[in-house]
Amino acid sequence: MKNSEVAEKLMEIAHLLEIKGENPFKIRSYEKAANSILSLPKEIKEFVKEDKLKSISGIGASISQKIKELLETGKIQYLENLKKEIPQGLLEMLNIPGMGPKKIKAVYTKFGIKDIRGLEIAARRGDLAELDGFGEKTAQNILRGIELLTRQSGRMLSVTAKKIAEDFVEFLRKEKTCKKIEVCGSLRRACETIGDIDILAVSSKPQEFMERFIKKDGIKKVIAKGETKSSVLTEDEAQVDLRVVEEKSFGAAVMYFTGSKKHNIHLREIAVKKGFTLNEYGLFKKTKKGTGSFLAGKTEEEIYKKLKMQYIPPEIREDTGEIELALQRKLPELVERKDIKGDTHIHSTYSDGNARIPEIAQKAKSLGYEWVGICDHSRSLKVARGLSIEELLKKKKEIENFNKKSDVKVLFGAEVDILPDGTLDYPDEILRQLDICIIAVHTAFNQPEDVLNKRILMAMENPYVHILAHPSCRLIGKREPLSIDYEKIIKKAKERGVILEVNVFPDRLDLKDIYIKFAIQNGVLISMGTDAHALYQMDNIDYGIKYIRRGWVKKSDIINTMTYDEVKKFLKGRNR
Ligand code: DGT
Ligand code: CA
Ligand code: CA
Repeated sequence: MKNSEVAEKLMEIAHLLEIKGENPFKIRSYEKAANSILSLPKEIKEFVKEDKLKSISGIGASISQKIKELLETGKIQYLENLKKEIPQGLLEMLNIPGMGPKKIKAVYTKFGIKDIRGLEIAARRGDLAELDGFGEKTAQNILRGIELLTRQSGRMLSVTAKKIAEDFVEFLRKEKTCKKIEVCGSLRRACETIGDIDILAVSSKPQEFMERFIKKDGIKKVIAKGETKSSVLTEDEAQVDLRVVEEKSFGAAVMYFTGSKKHNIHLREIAVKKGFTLNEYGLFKKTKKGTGSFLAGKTEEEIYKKLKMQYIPPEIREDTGEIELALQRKLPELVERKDIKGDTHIHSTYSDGNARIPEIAQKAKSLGYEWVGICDHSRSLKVARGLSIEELLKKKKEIENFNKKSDVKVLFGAEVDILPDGTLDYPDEILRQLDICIIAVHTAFNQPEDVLNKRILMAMENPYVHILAHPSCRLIGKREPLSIDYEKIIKKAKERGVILEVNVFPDRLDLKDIYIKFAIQNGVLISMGTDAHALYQMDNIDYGIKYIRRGWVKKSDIINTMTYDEVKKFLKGRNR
Protein backbone atom coordinates (compact mmCIF):
# COMPACT_ATOMS: atom_id res chain seq x y z
CA MET A 1 0.00 0.00 0.00
CA LYS A 2 1.32 3.39 -1.00
CA ASN A 3 1.94 6.14 1.52
CA SER A 4 -0.57 8.33 -0.26
CA GLU A 5 -3.25 5.67 0.17
CA VAL A 6 -2.54 5.38 3.88
CA ALA A 7 -2.66 9.16 4.24
CA GLU A 8 -5.94 9.24 2.34
CA LYS A 9 -7.56 6.83 4.79
CA LEU A 10 -6.44 8.95 7.75
CA MET A 11 -7.75 12.07 6.04
CA GLU A 12 -11.04 10.31 5.51
CA ILE A 13 -11.24 9.62 9.24
CA ALA A 14 -10.53 13.30 9.93
CA HIS A 15 -13.31 14.35 7.54
CA LEU A 16 -15.84 12.00 9.06
CA LEU A 17 -14.96 13.11 12.57
CA GLU A 18 -15.44 16.69 11.47
CA ILE A 19 -18.85 15.94 9.96
CA LYS A 20 -19.77 14.24 13.20
CA GLY A 21 -18.70 17.30 15.16
CA GLU A 22 -15.98 15.55 17.18
CA ASN A 23 -13.44 17.57 19.12
CA PRO A 24 -11.10 19.58 16.88
CA PHE A 25 -8.04 18.25 18.67
CA LYS A 26 -8.77 14.69 17.59
CA ILE A 27 -9.51 15.78 14.04
CA ARG A 28 -6.24 17.71 13.79
CA SER A 29 -4.27 14.69 14.99
CA TYR A 30 -5.47 12.59 12.04
CA GLU A 31 -4.78 15.42 9.60
CA LYS A 32 -1.34 15.93 11.00
CA ALA A 33 -0.50 12.23 10.81
CA ALA A 34 -1.73 12.11 7.20
CA ASN A 35 0.47 15.07 6.27
CA SER A 36 3.53 13.57 7.93
CA ILE A 37 3.06 10.34 6.01
CA LEU A 38 2.83 12.22 2.74
CA SER A 39 6.24 13.77 3.33
CA LEU A 40 8.03 10.56 4.36
CA PRO A 41 11.21 9.78 2.42
CA LYS A 42 10.49 6.04 2.26
CA GLU A 43 7.62 3.61 2.37
CA ILE A 44 5.65 3.44 5.56
CA LYS A 45 5.88 -0.34 5.75
CA GLU A 46 9.63 0.06 6.34
CA PHE A 47 8.80 2.03 9.47
CA VAL A 48 6.46 -0.74 10.58
CA LYS A 49 9.13 -3.37 9.98
CA GLU A 50 11.61 -1.43 12.04
CA ASP A 51 8.92 -0.71 14.65
CA LYS A 52 9.55 3.01 14.22
CA LEU A 53 6.05 4.23 13.36
CA LYS A 54 5.85 6.29 16.51
CA SER A 55 9.01 8.13 15.57
CA ILE A 56 7.02 9.84 12.81
CA SER A 57 5.79 13.25 13.87
CA GLY A 58 2.10 13.23 14.79
CA ILE A 59 1.74 9.48 15.05
CA GLY A 60 0.93 8.20 18.54
CA ALA A 61 -0.14 4.85 19.89
CA SER A 62 -3.70 4.92 18.63
CA ILE A 63 -2.96 6.02 15.07
CA SER A 64 0.03 3.71 14.75
CA GLN A 65 -2.28 0.83 15.70
CA LYS A 66 -4.67 1.79 12.93
CA ILE A 67 -1.90 2.05 10.36
CA LYS A 68 -0.70 -1.45 11.24
CA GLU A 69 -4.26 -2.75 10.96
CA LEU A 70 -4.59 -1.12 7.55
CA LEU A 71 -1.37 -2.60 6.24
CA GLU A 72 -2.26 -6.05 7.55
CA THR A 73 -5.95 -6.28 6.71
CA GLY A 74 -6.50 -3.64 4.06
CA LYS A 75 -8.97 -1.71 6.18
CA ILE A 76 -9.45 0.15 9.45
CA GLN A 77 -12.41 -1.06 11.48
CA TYR A 78 -12.71 2.33 13.20
CA LEU A 79 -13.18 4.00 9.79
CA GLU A 80 -15.70 1.39 8.71
CA ASN A 81 -17.71 2.03 11.88
CA LEU A 82 -17.62 5.79 11.35
CA LYS A 83 -18.95 5.30 7.83
CA LYS A 84 -21.86 3.32 9.19
CA GLU A 85 -22.75 6.05 11.67
CA ILE A 86 -22.93 8.81 9.08
CA PRO A 87 -25.66 8.90 6.42
CA GLN A 88 -24.35 7.63 3.11
CA GLY A 89 -25.51 10.80 1.33
CA LEU A 90 -23.25 12.97 3.50
CA LEU A 91 -20.25 10.85 2.62
CA GLU A 92 -21.07 11.20 -1.06
CA MET A 93 -21.10 14.98 -0.69
CA LEU A 94 -17.39 14.78 0.13
CA ASN A 95 -16.83 13.99 -3.54
CA ILE A 96 -18.17 17.36 -4.64
CA PRO A 97 -15.26 19.67 -5.43
CA GLY A 98 -15.37 22.56 -2.97
CA MET A 99 -17.58 20.74 -0.47
CA GLY A 100 -15.52 20.00 2.63
CA PRO A 101 -16.60 18.43 5.91
CA LYS A 102 -17.26 21.82 7.53
CA LYS A 103 -19.75 22.80 4.88
CA ILE A 104 -21.38 19.38 4.90
CA LYS A 105 -21.87 19.59 8.64
CA ALA A 106 -23.31 23.08 8.31
CA VAL A 107 -25.93 22.15 5.70
CA TYR A 108 -26.80 18.97 7.57
CA THR A 109 -27.35 20.63 10.93
CA LYS A 110 -29.04 23.77 9.61
CA PHE A 111 -31.27 22.34 6.87
CA GLY A 112 -31.20 18.60 7.46
CA ILE A 113 -29.76 18.14 3.96
CA LYS A 114 -28.69 14.52 3.75
CA ASP A 115 -27.64 13.98 0.16
CA ILE A 116 -26.40 15.58 -3.04
CA ARG A 117 -29.86 16.00 -4.45
CA GLY A 118 -31.04 17.90 -1.38
CA LEU A 119 -27.97 20.08 -1.54
CA GLU A 120 -28.54 20.85 -5.19
CA ILE A 121 -32.14 21.88 -4.65
CA ALA A 122 -31.19 24.11 -1.70
CA ALA A 123 -28.40 25.71 -3.75
CA ARG A 124 -30.69 26.39 -6.70
CA ARG A 125 -33.30 27.84 -4.41
CA GLY A 126 -30.79 30.21 -2.83
CA ASP A 127 -31.17 28.83 0.70
CA LEU A 128 -27.46 28.26 1.26
CA ALA A 129 -26.67 31.97 1.34
CA GLU A 130 -28.25 32.04 4.81
CA LEU A 131 -25.36 30.05 6.24
CA ASP A 132 -22.20 31.58 7.64
CA GLY A 133 -19.39 31.33 5.16
CA PHE A 134 -21.77 30.59 2.29
CA GLY A 135 -22.43 33.33 -0.22
CA GLU A 136 -24.12 33.37 -3.61
CA LYS A 137 -20.72 32.42 -5.02
CA THR A 138 -20.42 29.32 -2.84
CA ALA A 139 -23.83 28.17 -3.98
CA GLN A 140 -22.77 28.60 -7.60
CA ASN A 141 -19.56 26.68 -6.96
CA ILE A 142 -21.48 23.88 -5.32
CA LEU A 143 -23.81 23.59 -8.30
CA ARG A 144 -20.83 23.56 -10.61
CA GLY A 145 -19.15 20.93 -8.44
CA ILE A 146 -22.24 18.74 -8.54
CA GLU A 147 -22.45 19.11 -12.28
CA LEU A 148 -18.79 18.11 -12.65
CA LEU A 149 -19.38 15.11 -10.45
CA THR A 150 -22.31 13.92 -12.49
CA ARG A 151 -20.17 14.34 -15.57
CA GLN A 152 -17.74 11.65 -14.55
CA SER A 153 -19.39 9.58 -17.23
CA GLY A 154 -17.93 12.10 -19.69
CA ARG A 155 -21.27 13.46 -20.81
CA MET A 156 -22.96 16.71 -19.81
CA LEU A 157 -26.56 17.56 -19.20
CA SER A 158 -28.11 19.15 -22.27
CA VAL A 159 -28.97 22.28 -20.29
CA THR A 160 -25.29 22.78 -19.47
CA ALA A 161 -24.17 22.13 -23.03
CA LYS A 162 -26.82 24.51 -24.31
CA LYS A 163 -25.52 27.33 -22.13
CA ILE A 164 -21.93 26.78 -23.22
CA ALA A 165 -22.91 26.52 -26.88
CA GLU A 166 -24.97 29.70 -26.74
CA ASP A 167 -22.06 31.51 -25.16
CA PHE A 168 -19.76 30.47 -28.03
CA VAL A 169 -22.33 31.27 -30.70
CA GLU A 170 -22.95 34.72 -29.26
CA PHE A 171 -19.21 35.38 -29.18
CA LEU A 172 -18.58 34.12 -32.73
CA ARG A 173 -21.61 35.80 -34.24
CA LYS A 174 -20.15 39.15 -33.24
CA GLU A 175 -17.25 38.55 -35.61
CA LYS A 176 -17.74 40.58 -38.77
CA THR A 177 -16.46 37.71 -40.89
CA CYS A 178 -19.10 35.30 -39.54
CA LYS A 179 -21.71 34.71 -42.19
CA LYS A 180 -23.54 31.69 -40.81
CA ILE A 181 -23.38 29.69 -37.63
CA GLU A 182 -25.28 26.69 -36.30
CA VAL A 183 -24.97 24.29 -33.38
CA CYS A 184 -25.16 20.70 -34.65
CA GLY A 185 -24.55 17.24 -33.13
CA SER A 186 -26.49 15.70 -30.28
CA LEU A 187 -27.35 19.12 -28.88
CA ARG A 188 -29.32 20.03 -31.99
CA ARG A 189 -31.08 16.69 -31.79
CA ALA A 190 -31.91 17.53 -28.13
CA CYS A 191 -30.46 14.29 -26.78
CA GLU A 192 -30.69 13.79 -23.04
CA THR A 193 -26.94 14.08 -22.51
CA ILE A 194 -24.24 15.59 -24.68
CA GLY A 195 -20.72 14.28 -25.35
CA ASP A 196 -19.25 17.30 -27.09
CA ILE A 197 -20.54 20.46 -28.71
CA ASP A 198 -20.33 20.75 -32.49
CA ILE A 199 -20.48 24.20 -34.05
CA LEU A 200 -20.48 24.87 -37.76
CA ALA A 201 -19.84 28.23 -39.40
CA VAL A 202 -19.25 30.02 -42.65
CA SER A 203 -16.76 32.85 -42.56
CA SER A 204 -15.31 35.17 -45.17
CA LYS A 205 -11.93 34.81 -43.43
CA PRO A 206 -11.79 31.26 -42.06
CA GLN A 207 -8.26 31.44 -40.64
CA GLU A 208 -8.83 34.67 -38.75
CA PHE A 209 -12.13 33.25 -37.50
CA MET A 210 -10.42 30.13 -36.14
CA GLU A 211 -7.84 32.29 -34.37
CA ARG A 212 -10.62 34.18 -32.61
CA PHE A 213 -12.33 30.95 -31.60
CA ILE A 214 -9.33 29.43 -29.86
CA LYS A 215 -8.64 32.68 -28.01
CA LYS A 216 -12.07 33.01 -26.47
CA ASP A 217 -12.23 33.52 -22.69
CA GLY A 218 -12.81 30.46 -20.57
CA ILE A 219 -10.81 28.03 -22.68
CA LYS A 220 -8.52 25.77 -20.70
CA LYS A 221 -6.82 23.93 -23.53
CA VAL A 222 -6.68 23.94 -27.31
CA ILE A 223 -6.95 20.27 -28.26
CA ALA A 224 -6.46 20.71 -32.00
CA LYS A 225 -6.11 23.60 -34.36
CA GLY A 226 -6.48 23.39 -38.09
CA GLU A 227 -7.67 25.47 -41.01
CA THR A 228 -11.17 24.05 -41.10
CA LYS A 229 -11.50 22.34 -37.74
CA SER A 230 -10.42 23.18 -34.22
CA SER A 231 -11.30 21.70 -30.85
CA VAL A 232 -11.02 23.28 -27.44
CA LEU A 233 -11.65 22.26 -23.86
CA THR A 234 -13.41 24.87 -21.73
CA GLU A 235 -12.81 25.51 -18.05
CA ASP A 236 -16.09 23.67 -17.48
CA GLU A 237 -14.50 20.57 -19.02
CA ALA A 238 -16.63 20.75 -22.14
CA GLN A 239 -15.18 19.96 -25.55
CA VAL A 240 -16.26 22.34 -28.29
CA ASP A 241 -15.50 21.60 -31.95
CA LEU A 242 -15.70 24.33 -34.55
CA ARG A 243 -15.73 23.58 -38.23
CA VAL A 244 -15.62 26.31 -40.86
CA VAL A 245 -17.11 25.28 -44.18
CA GLU A 246 -17.92 26.83 -47.53
CA GLU A 247 -21.26 28.49 -47.90
CA LYS A 248 -22.44 26.24 -50.71
CA SER A 249 -21.82 23.20 -48.48
CA PHE A 250 -23.23 24.65 -45.28
CA GLY A 251 -26.53 22.72 -45.37
CA ALA A 252 -24.80 19.47 -46.24
CA ALA A 253 -22.30 19.94 -43.44
CA VAL A 254 -25.02 20.88 -40.94
CA MET A 255 -26.88 17.75 -41.94
CA TYR A 256 -23.80 15.58 -41.67
CA PHE A 257 -22.69 16.93 -38.29
CA THR A 258 -26.17 16.93 -36.83
CA GLY A 259 -26.37 13.20 -37.23
CA SER A 260 -27.33 10.91 -35.96
CA LYS A 261 -24.78 8.71 -37.58
CA LYS A 262 -27.44 6.06 -38.23
CA HIS A 263 -29.70 8.62 -39.87
CA ASN A 264 -26.83 9.80 -42.09
CA ILE A 265 -25.91 6.31 -43.17
CA HIS A 266 -29.47 5.48 -44.11
CA LEU A 267 -29.84 8.76 -46.03
CA ARG A 268 -26.67 8.07 -47.97
CA GLU A 269 -28.02 4.67 -48.98
CA ILE A 270 -31.14 6.32 -50.30
CA ALA A 271 -29.06 8.84 -52.21
CA VAL A 272 -27.03 6.05 -53.78
CA LYS A 273 -30.18 4.22 -54.87
CA LYS A 274 -31.23 7.35 -56.70
CA GLY A 275 -27.88 7.58 -58.45
CA PHE A 276 -26.53 10.34 -56.18
CA THR A 277 -23.79 10.61 -53.62
CA LEU A 278 -24.30 12.47 -50.36
CA ASN A 279 -21.53 13.69 -48.10
CA GLU A 280 -20.65 16.66 -45.92
CA TYR A 281 -19.98 18.77 -49.03
CA GLY A 282 -23.28 18.26 -50.75
CA LEU A 283 -25.51 16.05 -52.84
CA PHE A 284 -23.96 15.10 -56.16
CA LYS A 285 -25.21 13.37 -59.26
CA LYS A 286 -22.88 10.54 -60.15
CA THR A 287 -21.10 11.05 -63.42
CA LYS A 288 -18.69 8.81 -65.24
CA LYS A 289 -15.87 11.29 -64.67
CA GLY A 290 -15.60 10.79 -60.91
CA THR A 291 -16.50 13.61 -58.54
CA GLY A 292 -20.03 14.15 -59.91
CA SER A 293 -22.04 17.26 -60.49
CA PHE A 294 -23.23 19.35 -57.59
CA LEU A 295 -27.00 19.18 -57.02
CA ALA A 296 -27.58 20.75 -53.62
CA GLY A 297 -25.79 21.64 -50.38
CA LYS A 298 -26.48 25.17 -49.24
CA THR A 299 -29.44 24.24 -47.07
CA GLU A 300 -30.73 21.03 -45.53
CA GLU A 301 -34.15 21.72 -46.98
CA GLU A 302 -32.95 21.59 -50.57
CA ILE A 303 -31.13 18.31 -49.96
CA TYR A 304 -34.17 16.58 -48.48
CA LYS A 305 -36.19 18.01 -51.36
CA LYS A 306 -33.85 16.63 -54.00
CA LEU A 307 -34.07 13.26 -52.28
CA LYS A 308 -37.85 13.56 -52.66
CA MET A 309 -38.46 13.55 -48.95
CA GLN A 310 -40.08 15.82 -46.39
CA TYR A 311 -37.76 17.88 -44.23
CA ILE A 312 -36.99 15.84 -41.11
CA PRO A 313 -36.77 17.75 -37.82
CA PRO A 314 -33.37 17.20 -36.12
CA GLU A 315 -34.96 15.81 -32.94
CA ILE A 316 -36.18 12.67 -34.70
CA ARG A 317 -33.17 11.95 -36.88
CA GLU A 318 -32.39 8.64 -35.20
CA ASP A 319 -33.31 6.23 -37.99
CA THR A 320 -36.28 4.84 -36.14
CA GLY A 321 -38.72 5.08 -39.03
CA GLU A 322 -38.57 8.80 -39.79
CA ILE A 323 -36.85 8.33 -43.16
CA GLU A 324 -39.48 5.89 -44.47
CA LEU A 325 -42.28 8.23 -43.39
CA ALA A 326 -40.58 11.28 -44.90
CA LEU A 327 -40.34 9.45 -48.23
CA GLN A 328 -44.10 8.78 -48.06
CA ARG A 329 -44.73 12.37 -46.91
CA LYS A 330 -46.34 11.04 -43.76
CA LEU A 331 -44.18 12.49 -40.99
CA PRO A 332 -46.15 13.47 -37.91
CA GLU A 333 -46.49 17.19 -37.31
CA LEU A 334 -44.53 17.61 -34.09
CA VAL A 335 -45.66 19.90 -31.29
CA GLU A 336 -43.99 23.32 -31.26
CA ARG A 337 -43.12 25.85 -28.60
CA LYS A 338 -45.85 28.20 -29.80
CA ASP A 339 -48.49 25.51 -29.18
CA ILE A 340 -47.76 25.43 -25.44
CA LYS A 341 -50.41 27.12 -23.31
CA GLY A 342 -49.48 25.94 -19.85
CA ASP A 343 -47.00 24.16 -17.57
CA THR A 344 -48.43 21.36 -15.42
CA HIS A 345 -45.85 21.03 -12.68
CA ILE A 346 -44.51 23.96 -10.66
CA HIS A 347 -43.63 24.29 -6.97
CA SER A 348 -44.45 27.43 -5.01
CA THR A 349 -43.37 28.76 -1.62
CA TYR A 350 -46.15 26.65 -0.16
CA SER A 351 -43.71 23.73 -0.42
CA ASP A 352 -40.09 23.85 -1.59
CA GLY A 353 -40.33 26.37 -4.43
CA ASN A 354 -39.01 29.90 -4.11
CA ALA A 355 -41.75 31.89 -5.84
CA ARG A 356 -45.25 32.89 -4.79
CA ILE A 357 -48.38 32.20 -6.77
CA PRO A 358 -48.73 35.69 -8.31
CA GLU A 359 -45.06 35.66 -9.35
CA ILE A 360 -45.46 32.26 -10.99
CA ALA A 361 -48.55 33.45 -12.85
CA GLN A 362 -46.73 36.54 -14.05
CA LYS A 363 -43.81 34.47 -15.28
CA ALA A 364 -46.31 32.15 -17.00
CA LYS A 365 -47.79 35.14 -18.75
CA SER A 366 -44.37 36.23 -20.01
CA LEU A 367 -43.95 32.76 -21.49
CA GLY A 368 -47.22 33.18 -23.37
CA TYR A 369 -49.27 30.75 -21.27
CA GLU A 370 -52.95 30.81 -20.35
CA TRP A 371 -52.62 28.64 -17.29
CA VAL A 372 -50.21 27.00 -14.91
CA GLY A 373 -50.55 24.00 -12.59
CA ILE A 374 -49.07 24.66 -9.16
CA CYS A 375 -48.37 21.30 -7.62
CA ASP A 376 -46.65 21.36 -4.26
CA HIS A 377 -45.49 18.34 -2.32
CA SER A 378 -47.82 16.41 -0.04
CA ARG A 379 -47.72 16.11 3.72
CA SER A 380 -45.41 13.16 4.34
CA LEU A 381 -42.56 14.56 2.24
CA LYS A 382 -41.13 16.59 5.09
CA VAL A 383 -37.75 17.29 3.45
CA ALA A 384 -39.57 19.17 0.70
CA ARG A 385 -41.88 20.96 3.12
CA GLY A 386 -44.93 18.96 2.08
CA LEU A 387 -48.27 20.63 2.83
CA SER A 388 -50.61 19.53 5.60
CA ILE A 389 -54.28 19.34 4.65
CA GLU A 390 -54.84 22.66 6.38
CA GLU A 391 -52.12 24.37 4.37
CA LEU A 392 -53.42 22.79 1.19
CA LEU A 393 -56.88 24.19 1.79
CA LYS A 394 -55.38 27.59 2.51
CA LYS A 395 -53.60 27.38 -0.83
CA LYS A 396 -56.90 26.49 -2.48
CA LYS A 397 -58.50 29.66 -1.09
CA GLU A 398 -55.61 31.81 -2.27
CA ILE A 399 -55.85 30.35 -5.78
CA GLU A 400 -59.61 30.88 -5.95
CA ASN A 401 -59.20 34.51 -5.01
CA PHE A 402 -56.24 34.98 -7.29
CA ASN A 403 -58.01 33.52 -10.32
CA LYS A 404 -60.84 36.05 -9.95
CA LYS A 405 -58.52 38.88 -10.84
CA SER A 406 -55.88 37.23 -13.01
CA ASP A 407 -55.94 36.52 -16.72
CA VAL A 408 -53.41 33.71 -16.38
CA LYS A 409 -55.26 31.04 -14.40
CA VAL A 410 -53.78 28.79 -11.78
CA LEU A 411 -54.80 25.15 -11.50
CA PHE A 412 -55.01 24.11 -7.86
CA GLY A 413 -52.72 21.12 -7.76
CA ALA A 414 -50.56 18.84 -5.68
CA GLU A 415 -47.74 16.41 -6.31
CA VAL A 416 -49.00 13.67 -4.06
CA ASP A 417 -46.61 11.04 -2.76
CA ILE A 418 -47.21 7.45 -3.64
CA LEU A 419 -46.53 5.94 -0.22
CA PRO A 420 -44.50 2.74 0.05
CA ASP A 421 -47.68 0.66 0.31
CA GLY A 422 -49.21 2.16 -2.85
CA THR A 423 -51.76 4.38 -1.10
CA LEU A 424 -51.71 8.14 -1.64
CA ASP A 425 -50.61 10.81 0.81
CA TYR A 426 -53.98 12.63 1.03
CA PRO A 427 -57.42 11.07 1.55
CA ASP A 428 -59.84 10.89 -1.38
CA GLU A 429 -62.05 13.71 -0.12
CA ILE A 430 -59.04 16.01 -0.45
CA LEU A 431 -57.79 14.58 -3.75
CA ARG A 432 -61.15 15.13 -5.41
CA GLN A 433 -60.92 18.85 -4.72
CA LEU A 434 -57.73 19.24 -6.77
CA ASP A 435 -57.90 20.70 -10.28
CA ILE A 436 -54.77 18.76 -11.10
CA CYS A 437 -53.59 15.75 -9.16
CA ILE A 438 -50.07 14.55 -9.90
CA ILE A 439 -48.74 11.46 -8.16
CA ALA A 440 -45.12 10.42 -7.78
CA VAL A 441 -42.69 8.18 -5.96
CA HIS A 442 -40.22 10.07 -3.76
CA THR A 443 -39.25 7.51 -1.15
CA ALA A 444 -38.45 3.81 -0.72
CA PHE A 445 -36.81 3.60 -4.16
CA ASN A 446 -35.07 0.38 -3.25
CA GLN A 447 -38.15 -1.77 -2.87
CA PRO A 448 -37.96 -5.00 -4.88
CA GLU A 449 -39.06 -4.66 -8.48
CA ASP A 450 -42.41 -6.42 -8.11
CA VAL A 451 -43.32 -4.38 -5.03
CA LEU A 452 -42.46 -1.13 -6.83
CA ASN A 453 -44.53 -2.06 -9.85
CA LYS A 454 -47.53 -3.06 -7.76
CA ARG A 455 -47.19 0.12 -5.73
CA ILE A 456 -47.32 2.39 -8.79
CA LEU A 457 -50.06 0.43 -10.55
CA MET A 458 -52.16 0.49 -7.39
CA ALA A 459 -51.76 4.27 -7.05
CA MET A 460 -52.88 4.71 -10.67
CA GLU A 461 -56.17 3.02 -9.78
CA ASN A 462 -57.23 5.94 -7.62
CA PRO A 463 -60.10 7.69 -9.40
CA TYR A 464 -58.85 11.22 -8.62
CA VAL A 465 -55.39 10.85 -10.12
CA HIS A 466 -54.65 12.77 -13.32
CA ILE A 467 -50.93 12.42 -13.93
CA LEU A 468 -48.13 10.03 -13.01
CA ALA A 469 -45.03 12.21 -12.64
CA HIS A 470 -41.43 11.31 -13.49
CA PRO A 471 -42.24 7.59 -13.63
CA SER A 472 -38.68 6.24 -13.55
CA CYS A 473 -37.39 8.66 -10.87
CA ARG A 474 -33.95 8.58 -12.47
CA LEU A 475 -31.59 11.50 -11.95
CA ILE A 476 -29.11 11.59 -14.78
CA GLY A 477 -25.64 10.81 -13.45
CA LYS A 478 -26.97 10.46 -9.89
CA ARG A 479 -29.71 7.91 -9.56
CA GLU A 480 -30.47 4.94 -11.78
CA PRO A 481 -34.04 4.61 -13.09
CA LEU A 482 -36.36 2.43 -11.03
CA SER A 483 -36.71 -1.03 -12.41
CA ILE A 484 -40.32 -0.68 -13.42
CA ASP A 485 -42.32 -2.38 -16.12
CA TYR A 486 -43.13 0.41 -18.59
CA GLU A 487 -45.35 -1.78 -20.67
CA LYS A 488 -47.60 -2.47 -17.69
CA ILE A 489 -47.61 1.17 -16.61
CA ILE A 490 -48.48 2.39 -20.08
CA LYS A 491 -51.23 -0.20 -20.34
CA LYS A 492 -52.61 0.85 -16.97
CA ALA A 493 -52.40 4.53 -17.99
CA LYS A 494 -54.49 3.73 -21.05
CA GLU A 495 -56.99 1.70 -19.07
CA ARG A 496 -57.40 4.30 -16.30
CA GLY A 497 -57.04 7.43 -18.41
CA VAL A 498 -53.93 8.47 -16.48
CA ILE A 499 -51.67 10.97 -18.21
CA LEU A 500 -47.92 10.29 -18.15
CA GLU A 501 -45.64 13.18 -17.32
CA VAL A 502 -42.48 14.03 -19.17
CA ASN A 503 -40.62 15.89 -16.50
CA VAL A 504 -38.18 18.27 -18.20
CA PHE A 505 -36.15 19.27 -15.15
CA PRO A 506 -32.57 19.17 -16.53
CA ASP A 507 -31.42 15.99 -14.86
CA ARG A 508 -34.71 14.11 -15.01
CA LEU A 509 -35.94 14.05 -18.62
CA ASP A 510 -38.27 11.32 -17.52
CA LEU A 511 -39.98 9.61 -19.44
CA LYS A 512 -37.23 8.70 -21.87
CA ASP A 513 -37.90 9.41 -25.53
CA ILE A 514 -38.53 5.79 -26.49
CA TYR A 515 -41.19 5.42 -23.81
CA ILE A 516 -42.85 8.69 -24.80
CA LYS A 517 -43.19 7.32 -28.30
CA PHE A 518 -44.45 4.00 -27.02
CA ALA A 519 -47.02 5.68 -24.74
CA ILE A 520 -48.38 7.80 -27.57
CA GLN A 521 -48.61 4.83 -29.91
CA ASN A 522 -50.75 3.21 -27.24
CA GLY A 523 -53.09 6.17 -27.03
CA VAL A 524 -51.81 7.55 -23.74
CA LEU A 525 -51.69 11.31 -23.29
CA ILE A 526 -48.57 13.15 -22.17
CA SER A 527 -48.09 16.19 -19.99
CA MET A 528 -44.93 18.26 -19.86
CA GLY A 529 -43.86 19.74 -16.55
CA THR A 530 -40.77 21.79 -15.82
CA ASP A 531 -40.94 20.84 -12.11
CA ALA A 532 -39.66 24.39 -11.56
CA HIS A 533 -38.63 25.28 -8.01
CA ALA A 534 -37.56 28.78 -9.08
CA LEU A 535 -38.97 31.12 -11.71
CA TYR A 536 -36.04 30.90 -14.10
CA GLN A 537 -36.48 27.13 -14.24
CA MET A 538 -39.80 27.64 -15.99
CA ASP A 539 -37.67 28.64 -19.01
CA ASN A 540 -36.61 25.00 -19.26
CA ILE A 541 -39.71 24.62 -21.38
CA ASP A 542 -37.57 25.78 -24.31
CA TYR A 543 -35.42 22.70 -24.43
CA GLY A 544 -38.20 20.64 -22.86
CA ILE A 545 -40.21 21.08 -26.01
CA LYS A 546 -37.26 19.90 -28.10
CA TYR A 547 -36.71 16.90 -25.89
CA ILE A 548 -40.35 15.92 -26.03
CA ARG A 549 -40.32 16.11 -29.83
CA ARG A 550 -37.81 13.25 -29.71
CA GLY A 551 -40.78 11.12 -28.61
CA TRP A 552 -42.67 12.09 -31.79
CA VAL A 553 -45.23 14.10 -29.80
CA LYS A 554 -47.94 15.87 -31.80
CA LYS A 555 -49.98 18.80 -30.57
CA SER A 556 -52.92 16.52 -29.88
CA ASP A 557 -50.85 14.10 -27.76
CA ILE A 558 -50.05 16.56 -25.01
CA ILE A 559 -52.32 18.41 -22.60
CA ASN A 560 -50.09 21.49 -22.39
CA THR A 561 -51.52 22.62 -25.73
CA MET A 562 -55.07 22.86 -24.36
CA THR A 563 -56.62 26.23 -23.56
CA TYR A 564 -57.49 26.91 -19.92
CA ASP A 565 -61.15 26.05 -20.45
CA GLU A 566 -60.24 22.88 -22.29
CA VAL A 567 -57.74 21.64 -19.74
CA LYS A 568 -59.98 22.45 -16.79
CA LYS A 569 -62.91 20.63 -18.34
CA PHE A 570 -60.76 17.76 -19.47
CA LEU A 571 -59.22 17.16 -16.05
CA LYS A 572 -62.57 17.43 -14.34
CA GLY A 573 -63.98 14.85 -16.70
CA ARG A 574 -61.19 12.50 -15.70
CA ASN A 575 -62.36 12.30 -12.10
CA ARG A 576 -64.10 9.00 -12.08
P1 DGT B 1 -22.21 13.24 -28.72
O1 DGT B 1 -21.25 14.32 -29.04
O2 DGT B 1 -21.57 11.98 -28.28
O3 DGT B 1 -23.28 13.67 -27.77
O4 DGT B 1 -23.00 12.83 -30.07
P2 DGT B 1 -22.98 13.50 -31.50
O5 DGT B 1 -24.13 12.92 -32.24
O6 DGT B 1 -22.91 14.97 -31.40
O7 DGT B 1 -21.67 12.88 -32.12
P3 DGT B 1 -20.26 13.51 -32.57
O8 DGT B 1 -19.96 14.78 -31.88
O9 DGT B 1 -19.28 12.40 -32.45
O10 DGT B 1 -20.46 13.77 -34.11
C1 DGT B 1 -21.35 14.74 -34.57
C2 DGT B 1 -22.12 14.22 -35.73
O11 DGT B 1 -21.25 14.00 -36.83
C3 DGT B 1 -22.80 12.88 -35.52
O12 DGT B 1 -24.05 12.99 -34.93
C4 DGT B 1 -22.92 12.36 -36.91
C5 DGT B 1 -21.72 12.91 -37.59
N1 DGT B 1 -20.70 11.89 -37.69
C6 DGT B 1 -19.60 11.76 -36.94
N2 DGT B 1 -18.88 10.73 -37.33
C7 DGT B 1 -19.53 10.16 -38.36
C8 DGT B 1 -19.30 9.05 -39.22
O13 DGT B 1 -18.32 8.34 -39.09
N3 DGT B 1 -20.22 8.80 -40.18
C9 DGT B 1 -21.34 9.57 -40.33
N4 DGT B 1 -22.21 9.27 -41.27
N5 DGT B 1 -21.57 10.60 -39.56
C10 DGT B 1 -20.69 10.91 -38.59
CA1 CA C 1 -21.23 16.10 -30.36
CA1 CA D 1 -17.85 16.31 -32.08
